[in-house]
Amino acid sequence: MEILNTIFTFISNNILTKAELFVGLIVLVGYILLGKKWYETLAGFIKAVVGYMILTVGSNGLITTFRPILSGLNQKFNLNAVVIDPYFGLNAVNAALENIGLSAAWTMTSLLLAFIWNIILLIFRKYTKLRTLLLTGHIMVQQATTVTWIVFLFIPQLRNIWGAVAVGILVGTYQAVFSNLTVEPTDRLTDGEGGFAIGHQQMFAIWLADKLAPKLGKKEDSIENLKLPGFLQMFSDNVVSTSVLMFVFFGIIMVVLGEDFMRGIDDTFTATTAFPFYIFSKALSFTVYLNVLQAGVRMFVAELTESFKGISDKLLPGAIPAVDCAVSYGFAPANAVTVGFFCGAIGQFLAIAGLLVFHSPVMIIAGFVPLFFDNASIAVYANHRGGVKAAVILSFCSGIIQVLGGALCAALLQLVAFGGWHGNFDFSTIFLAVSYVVKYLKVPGVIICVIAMLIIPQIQYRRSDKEKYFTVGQEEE
Ligand code: ASC
Repeated sequence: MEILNTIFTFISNNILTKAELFVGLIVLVGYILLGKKWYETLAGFIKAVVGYMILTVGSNGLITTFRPILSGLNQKFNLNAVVIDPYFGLNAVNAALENIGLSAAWTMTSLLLAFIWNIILLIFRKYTKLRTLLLTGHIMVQQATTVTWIVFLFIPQLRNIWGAVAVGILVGTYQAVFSNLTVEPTDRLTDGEGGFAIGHQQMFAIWLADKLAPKLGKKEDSIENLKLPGFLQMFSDNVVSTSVLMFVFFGIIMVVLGEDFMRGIDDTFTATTAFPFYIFSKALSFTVYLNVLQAGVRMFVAELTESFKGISDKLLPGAIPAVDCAVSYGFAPANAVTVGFFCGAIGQFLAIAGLLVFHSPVMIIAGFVPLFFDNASIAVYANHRGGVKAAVILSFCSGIIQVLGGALCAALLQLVAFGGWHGNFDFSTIFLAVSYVVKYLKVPGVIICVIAMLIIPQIQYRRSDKEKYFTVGQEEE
């Protein structure tokens, strides 16, 4: 068992969780299976890895720059609040596991088991009706960690390898089932060109947005077609709108935090730089990272969708890769991303104000990752189906749900003392329900959750055009 664990941990640490290598390797295998020449295969591998690394530069830039600013509010005002962000959630769970004398190493085993379980579900796709393989390693880590805590906290008898197996199956089922729900929405978003699905932390939200948006607005009123009057016209350019909006948004927060505080948390704030200029360049770096992110997406998606045909022809028939939500931003007007972030933020701030007013025992601080990546994704999909109105309404509602659901989860899962909760949409909704079920029903609860999730693709298949179900999202030959 010890050796097996070491091998698991090695693969998890070096391949599965190194997203660029993981995706590169999939591309490499895909091209080899397609019988491409060696130099074409190598070129594809390099472009996929580099493209993914560019995407990571963009998303890490956003996260490392803006996360401390939001969570700074917690420090500055001594709020003792829970930050709803997966990185804070990860730290909180690791500390909580340690607190009950357990090692965080179990999560790596669960993560690999989840991936293997995803493949098994695909092999039996004739029965499971599942089509997607989740490839986002860093997301697998965060999800496996949170679910390890849910199971270990509520079922003490499972604080061992059997618990890791239960977590692997629970997480793997969630990943396979909910990424499968994003296939049709993504096919619509990319006009059948994408060849991918989403494997992230707001897959349920994307499915919901795709369903609800047409009821809320008209597709033709897309953010792209907005005709703004007078000087407002300058906002139709995404570089301008994102920069101005972020300057105001983060500008206000940075002024509230104050110059001394910002100097304390940011080494790049040099002694010779004046505060207003610091704010200006900090806020505009948001636009820079967003553009970098989209450039990376375009580069690697092209390789991944082309090469994945090798895998879906020869190894896992009909499989579709489920990738980072940021990939969808390459298929939307960039302003949709900004609208989602902004409206989600208003929703979150309002809900936080509500917690304050009603003296909630749990206080919440907005976390950058769910605020940006969940709500931007929701807006992108909503905008495509219901235009700007749907994008605004749904990302706003999501902001509220993220805060209220997050507060409930942090309390239920006893993470308030550790200051963090996962925070992404699916975790503050679906896993809130899962947590309740596991808390009260224990092992049968885990089994019920897995079965309930596995029923979803059956319903999806029955309701779909059965001829097309297994070919949607695959590029035409
Ligand atoms: C997450 C997370 C990230 C980002 C990234 C977005 O949930 O943990 O690092 O979103 O995947 O591209």
